[in-house]
Amino acid sequence: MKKADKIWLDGKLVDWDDARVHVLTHTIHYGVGVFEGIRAYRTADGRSAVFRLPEHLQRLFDSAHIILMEVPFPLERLHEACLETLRANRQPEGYLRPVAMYGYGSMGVGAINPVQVFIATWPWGAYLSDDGLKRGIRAKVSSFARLHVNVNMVRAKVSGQYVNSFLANREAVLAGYDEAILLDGEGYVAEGSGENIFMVKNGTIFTPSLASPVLAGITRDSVLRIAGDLGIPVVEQKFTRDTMYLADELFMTGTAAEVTPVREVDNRRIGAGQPGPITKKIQDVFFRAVHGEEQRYSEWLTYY
Ligand code: PPE
Repeated sequence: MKKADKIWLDGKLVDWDDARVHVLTHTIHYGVGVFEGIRAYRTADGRSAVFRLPEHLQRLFDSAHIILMEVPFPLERLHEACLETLRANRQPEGYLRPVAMYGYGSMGVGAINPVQVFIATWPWGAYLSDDGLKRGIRAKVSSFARLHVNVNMVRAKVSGQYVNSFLANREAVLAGYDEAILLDGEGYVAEGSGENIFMVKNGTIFTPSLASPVLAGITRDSVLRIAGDLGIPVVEQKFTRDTMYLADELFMTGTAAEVTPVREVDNRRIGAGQPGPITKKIQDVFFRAVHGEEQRYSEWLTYY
């Protein structure tokens, strides 16, 4: 990872190497923390903009609400802090990682310690490789199920939830695949370790609805809007693994993964085994939108 100059920690910008927390930070032990992943892009006119910053910060506060955490800064302050950090680091593009965590004080699962907040920013290229973005990735259905709604609450982007993602991703990568696809507790397709999933069949786009145990992805939401505006029919419903094998096209979405085509699942070629026309169209409009080249989506950008 390439170091930046500053990290915003509890209200001020500190040097990258000084952004430290105590080893008895509650969140390190129990995973009870919330976070976001946000991208900033250079826009076509030579400026820079953060993609859907208010929506990401709202989700951070929603995640905190779900886990009964009080974030000690108003949303507007964190909004400004994200922009301040990017400017201080002179980063025209990059990834932002705001985290709110229970700090140091008492120990024990139920201890309620002072909440600490930081925002780090760094350059991050294609999450599932440049080649994956262009030609599609190979995915594997995981032996790990996505968290059941009564086991954990995946509407919240909680640090501890990512043990499940980590196990699924490592299993897939160690088996020679690029990414894992997790099923829900009933066996229906849910999402990737860090991405939502979409399937195209006979010209219609399908994705699990938010009644499934999936993160309410902001890229997912952007893709639904783009598909609607392109006049492509979209159905939000769950589907099975074999239905997915028979898809014409498959792709994953996420802030880090952006819009990544999937060309193979469990050694079954998907469609023609290369990114299909609908995937390519959605990907193209998405990348134009983040780079400020789609006037109709200009409200998604916060320039800095
Ligand atoms: N599902 C999961 C489980 C998930 O972690 C992400 C984001 C998404 C769906 C897509 O959500 P959105 O980014 O709002 O479109 N995963 C973040 C973390 C990746 C990481 O490795 O760290 C991300 O993409 O930033």
